[in-house]
Amino acid sequence: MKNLKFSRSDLWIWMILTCISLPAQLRGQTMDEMWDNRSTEQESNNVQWFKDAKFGLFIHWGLYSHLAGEWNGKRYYGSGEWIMNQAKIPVKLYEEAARSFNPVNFNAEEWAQLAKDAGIKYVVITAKHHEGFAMYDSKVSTFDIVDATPYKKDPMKALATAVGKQGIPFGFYYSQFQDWHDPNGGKNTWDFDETKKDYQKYYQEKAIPQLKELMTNYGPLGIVWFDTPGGLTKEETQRFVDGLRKLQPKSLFSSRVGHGLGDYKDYGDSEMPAQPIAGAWESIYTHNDSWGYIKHDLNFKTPDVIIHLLAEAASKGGNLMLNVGPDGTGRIPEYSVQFLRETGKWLKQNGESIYGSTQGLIPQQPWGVSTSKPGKQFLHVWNRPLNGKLLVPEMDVHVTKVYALAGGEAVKWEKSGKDIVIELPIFAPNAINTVFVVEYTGASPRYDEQAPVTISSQFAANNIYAASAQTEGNARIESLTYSHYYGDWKHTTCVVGMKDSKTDQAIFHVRVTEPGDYQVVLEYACEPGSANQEGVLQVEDKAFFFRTLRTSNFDKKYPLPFIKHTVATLTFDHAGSYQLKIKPLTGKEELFKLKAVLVKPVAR
Ligand code: H79
Repeated sequence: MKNLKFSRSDLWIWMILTCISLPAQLRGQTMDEMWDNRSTEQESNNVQWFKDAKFGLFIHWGLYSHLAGEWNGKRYYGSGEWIMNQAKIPVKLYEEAARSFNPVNFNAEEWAQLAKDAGIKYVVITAKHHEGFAMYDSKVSTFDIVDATPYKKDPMKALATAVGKQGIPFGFYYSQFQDWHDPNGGKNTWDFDETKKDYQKYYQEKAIPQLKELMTNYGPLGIVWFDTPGGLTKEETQRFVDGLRKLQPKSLFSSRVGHGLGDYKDYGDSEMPAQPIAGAWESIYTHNDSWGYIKHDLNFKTPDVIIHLLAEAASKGGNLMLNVGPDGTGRIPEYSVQFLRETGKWLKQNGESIYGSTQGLIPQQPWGVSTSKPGKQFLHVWNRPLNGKLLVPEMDVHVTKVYALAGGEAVKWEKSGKDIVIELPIFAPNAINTVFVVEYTGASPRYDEQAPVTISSQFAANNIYAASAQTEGNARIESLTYSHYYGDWKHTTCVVGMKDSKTDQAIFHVRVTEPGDYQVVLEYACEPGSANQEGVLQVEDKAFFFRTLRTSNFDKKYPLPFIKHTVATLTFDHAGSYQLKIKPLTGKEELFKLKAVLVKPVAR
């Protein structure tokens, strides 16, 4: 996937990834209906600000935040905004919960200030999630924060104003099809008979009128973020979009409006594409395991994880929108506040390498990732090579200057063939992400998606991910989707389908920078039926045999554990190119689902 247009195959990958992240029953439309063929030239002309923004803040806030993952004294795990569905709470009882929802600690200015401090460039908040509760003053339904709670104010009004004052584009999430409160809304099967539902009536009488309120009463919107489409044909969706566009001609619509429409693409929940992707796109992750507040979910991503995710998305040409879940009193969890501010501190010094950048010119390296701007390549270094010499492979450009982005200190470098080798200054070995800038003149090198993966003894481990495999026969690369608790999706790209010993194999092209002894570890998932089969790793004329170790069945409702199976110690006797070939010998069942090949130097 090069930096050209959306090719047919990009769209397929996008389509498959998005579809597998939403179960069929929620998709409400077939895969064929999902996407049309577009190119970046057909992009909405107002998409550039979004491509430059790189870092968005998602906020899930609703009546579910007040329930906080508990119902009838029982704790629920997974996605907190799904509690009504998970506990099958009847509409009448759910309505009662609103009577004690009083977010008196909500302070719009504080939230907007936090967004500013964190270096956020757009904010999207849930105006109505699947539960059907409007977090704003709606005249369409009384199931809203003004009519149904003691709070009686419209927090969306205050937030739109406060975020706008900070100069940050503001947007609404609106669940356009699912509505568990409305007899005709999608997916409440415990109160309402699905066969008696009239989705058209729901769109005409609730979703469209509410969207019109949101798109009329809250000033100019940057984004309208839809989710889980259903109940409309492609033509109907087009009319829905066209009608709403008239109210906010400049607002972007997310791709989850369905049927391939929308102005930019959203990947599945908590999903990062494996390779750079052209066009405008966004990866969405939540700060802990839930989108909506859960009292007992304290599994917050640390600042280094956030900063690496942000740099990784930018290195592939896209945005990260990170979600926080304020509680029922209106407070953003303390760790979210703290870790967002840490991210903001890093961005204050290093923002130039993120905002307005485009994908890196070279693939991920053992030291980190890269982003670029005309005449500049930013190196995001979070693994320091032992000898302090940073290899930037295949950067065949006329270098004018290399320096640390924070502080601007010049650093020594030399050209070695097509590579650049940078003499790193001393910096804290646990630094989250130290950015170096390579300034150059002349044409930029073309991103080579077939570039070999660097294997170096300067790093404790070199990870060769499945996405870089060349696959033969029935072997193919797939993004596998599964969850831990409930709707908290995880995605891992694997080589799957290797079965036939004559035809099927995965080939990894690597470049070894220091000869020597290395250990090879295969990281894979292996279903019981696949266990105990023989496979072979071939490197040049040497064969290293192994037998697969059983892990578990693959079921999207459960975790998919991967085993790290050390299969061989081998010697690369010269520096340079090698191929690591992995194939089955038994030929009964799929060998395994291969996530990565880890190559570890024996002596460092
Ligand atoms: O708002 C967040 C999620 O609530 C929303 N998207 C993000 C941004 C979302 N809506 N639907 N989905 C995600 C897919 C959810 C699938 C599920 Fe399930 C169905 C979760 C619970 C029921 C599959 C079946 C997983 C657990 C049971």
